[in-house]
Amino acid sequence: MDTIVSHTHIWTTLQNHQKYLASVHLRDLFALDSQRFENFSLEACGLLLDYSKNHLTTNTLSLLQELAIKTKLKNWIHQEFSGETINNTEQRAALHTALRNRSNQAILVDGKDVMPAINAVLEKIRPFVDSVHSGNWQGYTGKKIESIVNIGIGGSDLGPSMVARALKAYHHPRLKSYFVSNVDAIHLGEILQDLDPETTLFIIASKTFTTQETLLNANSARKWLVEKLGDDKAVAKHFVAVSTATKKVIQFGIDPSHMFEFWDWVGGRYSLWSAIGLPIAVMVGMDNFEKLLEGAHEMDQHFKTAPLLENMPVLMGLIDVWYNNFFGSTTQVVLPYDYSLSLFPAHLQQLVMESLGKRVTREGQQIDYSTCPIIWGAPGNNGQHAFYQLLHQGTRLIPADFLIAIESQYDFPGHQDAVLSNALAQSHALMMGRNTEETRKALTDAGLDIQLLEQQLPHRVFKGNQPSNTLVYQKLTPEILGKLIALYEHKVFVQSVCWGINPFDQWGVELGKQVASDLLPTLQNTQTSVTTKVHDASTEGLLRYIKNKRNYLPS
Ligand code: G6Q
Repeated sequence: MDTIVSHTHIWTTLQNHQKYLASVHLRDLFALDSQRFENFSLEACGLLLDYSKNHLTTNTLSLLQELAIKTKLKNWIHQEFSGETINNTEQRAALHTALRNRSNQAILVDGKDVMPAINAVLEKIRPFVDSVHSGNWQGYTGKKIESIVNIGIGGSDLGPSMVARALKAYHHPRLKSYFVSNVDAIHLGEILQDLDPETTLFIIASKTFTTQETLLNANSARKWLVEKLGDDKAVAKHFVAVSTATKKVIQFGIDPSHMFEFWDWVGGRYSLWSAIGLPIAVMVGMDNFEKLLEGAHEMDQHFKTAPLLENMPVLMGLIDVWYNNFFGSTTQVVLPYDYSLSLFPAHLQQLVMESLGKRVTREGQQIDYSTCPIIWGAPGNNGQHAFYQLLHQGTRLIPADFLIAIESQYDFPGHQDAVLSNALAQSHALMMGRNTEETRKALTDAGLDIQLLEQQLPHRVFKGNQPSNTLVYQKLTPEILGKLIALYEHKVFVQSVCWGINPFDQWGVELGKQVASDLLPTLQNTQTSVTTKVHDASTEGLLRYIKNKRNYLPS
């Protein structure tokens, strides 16, 4: 059994190093090194990472590199890319990188090259997308498709909806996309009321094709369509599926020729590169979908080959570990100054927290250090007028990632200057702060009455010292987006290796699916006995209350 990382010498060395660095303000690190930006920034794959506004020195980086070496990061990267069974609890490879392997070099899983099957699915998607675009794919009444509705949840929703949102500027002009995930009828109902059944195509996206929310939504959508068009046969022209479970798709009534396959070695939150990306491909066209894959592939190559301290995902992952385990930070905020990335924080919440929310090592040993940070965030300017107060004057250390597009996808005079200046001003202010002396001067210069000044002074001081990374790219194209998503996927992998955990399983999600299906019969039971299964007193009480209010029981 491997040694727990917190019991290693390098861990203790990092703890001691933190004690020294904790007393140094970030502004002093800048004062000491006029070349700090040059020394702590990296350009790769068309992205610039400025990590100079972090609590680190070259010594910190050497120590973090030692941690990466100690935990055999390079070896794990090699295993990931070569299709080894690194998802040990589910006995699977984790090969989302094969889905975007544009080099087409063979990748073996259990001795079999997976590339021909991946290429075959891409070759099936392209003519389907083209036929929707050209209008050759027609609805049951002979009309062209105008609305694409993806029905899926979790990994079968968050990635595709985030990308479709981000690439809105690339959407086919005739098509509109909708994503239904929540089982609350409000979600489906509100969307259906805006749709014309004759021109709507549903994509049912579910790896397992057993997920309660997705199947309920899919069944209700089918019922709606058949009622509106008056014929069961209409389903064939308005429903396609994306899944690993062919038999279940057929049972649902979808022709296998209208099913797009993927495989169990694609994790849900890593699946947008597979056929789960079908709504993306339909909305932006196959050429743009392939550009997204190419961007990710370029980042994969960088991650595989760049030396540890010139490797963007490695640096970002190690810096996260540094804050999480040595500075005791518990959250991390993602701030895209690019409105097209408004759903990026939500995608990252799943990617990071489902992957890293673990408390035992790969071998099942209890760990005694914290793992996953809580991820949150919102587009930059909106956040400034809401939660940035906490970042500027709260008591917590909250590392931030600023994501900045130099050019917007739209060009209204003055807008992009406002975006860029706000982004740069915020990361600067968070780092520098404004001490008592500077605040007193600023308030005096503003002509504040001396009494009021003294009263307000402590409230108007900013401690600064809040760390951040800044990622800059020219413009959010499909390639750049592919690179960004892959960057974060690999960063998560780096953290998982440092912490010795499996980032590819999600037993907590499985528990949710299980307990909901256990409880459903009790809720649906209309007999006077409240439960069919004994729950805790709180759950029993809530069930009784809800059932009473639904008039199942005499009140
Ligand atoms: C992702 C998780 C989870 C999953 C959903 C939907 O990594 O496994 O979010 O994607 O539960 O599952 P199905 O695609 O099987 O419906």
